[in-house]
Amino acid sequence: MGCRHARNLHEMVSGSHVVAVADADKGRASAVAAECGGAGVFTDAESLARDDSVEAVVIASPDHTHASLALECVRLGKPVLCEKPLAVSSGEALEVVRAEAALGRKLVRVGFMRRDDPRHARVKRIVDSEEIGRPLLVKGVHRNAAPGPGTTTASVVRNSAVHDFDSARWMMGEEIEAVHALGAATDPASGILDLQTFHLALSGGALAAIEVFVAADYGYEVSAEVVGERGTVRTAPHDSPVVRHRGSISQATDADWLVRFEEAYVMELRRWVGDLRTGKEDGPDAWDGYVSLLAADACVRSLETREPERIEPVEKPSLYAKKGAREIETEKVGGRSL
Ligand code: ISE
Repeated sequence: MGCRHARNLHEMVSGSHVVAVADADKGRASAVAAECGGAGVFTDAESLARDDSVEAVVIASPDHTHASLALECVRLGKPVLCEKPLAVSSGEALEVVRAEAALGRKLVRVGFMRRDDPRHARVKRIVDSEEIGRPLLVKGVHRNAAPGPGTTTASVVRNSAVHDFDSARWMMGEEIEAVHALGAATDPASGILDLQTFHLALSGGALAAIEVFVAADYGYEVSAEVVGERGTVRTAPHDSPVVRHRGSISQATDADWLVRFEEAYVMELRRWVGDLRTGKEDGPDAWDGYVSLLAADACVRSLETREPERIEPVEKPSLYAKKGAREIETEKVGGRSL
């Protein structure tokens, strides 16, 4: 993912310049740096972030390093695009929210790239136009061909399904209030629930029904459909050629997210770099990263108990106030402050 972001910044995003690359594997960092016009090479991300030549940072390191690196960038006053998830728990993500609230300035953008996927953005525009009436239900399918190394039941939620929780909030313009998660295992002996379903109750009365399956085998697929009072709208179907041959009709699927979201990753960076220049702040922020992990933590509990779980975010800091039309309303819940 880091390689892809570096190459995209170097080749596809005007107004940006890759000045440094960090990787624990110096050989890999050197190879990517060479591809990016001879950028500097670091073997630890903190040194890269602190380097005076670096004005903004993209974090694409392992999930458990995200929050601490994002906090370091906030401490340095440097804008940062942090790959999802923002942290490995809502509590850890809340520390990033607190740091930004204390600074009084938003520096963190979270890599929920579906918001920049043209197919998802077209659905969102139709939902916001009210052409299908009030949105009542969003259905999501999120399938990976095979689980990554070290996959656990909880990592499926926090590393993969976290996309779907953000997508549901963004698409419907509502907050998640309660969840009910159930899972199944392709290999019961492993105990890993690699197929998970989520029913979400949203703050305006709408619903979300999501399937996340990280061992689908056939390929990578992400789609969404919104059901409204007067119609439905769903993401455009797969756009690879349809082949008719020897009695069969076939269409190739995507192999992984780098293929399916190739354009979204470019658009995400172009928006972020453009926003850094204009001062706009309407992309997915640390609050979005926090509430998506709040939902994830609740879903992990629900998978264990097989019972519904409620979501109770802390009071939303004014820093994360409305960002425009159909903004997500988050009332004070529990009266707890940051
Ligand atoms: C990966 O990190 C992604 O972000 C992909 O979009 C998702 O489909 C996959 O499950 C994650 O592991």
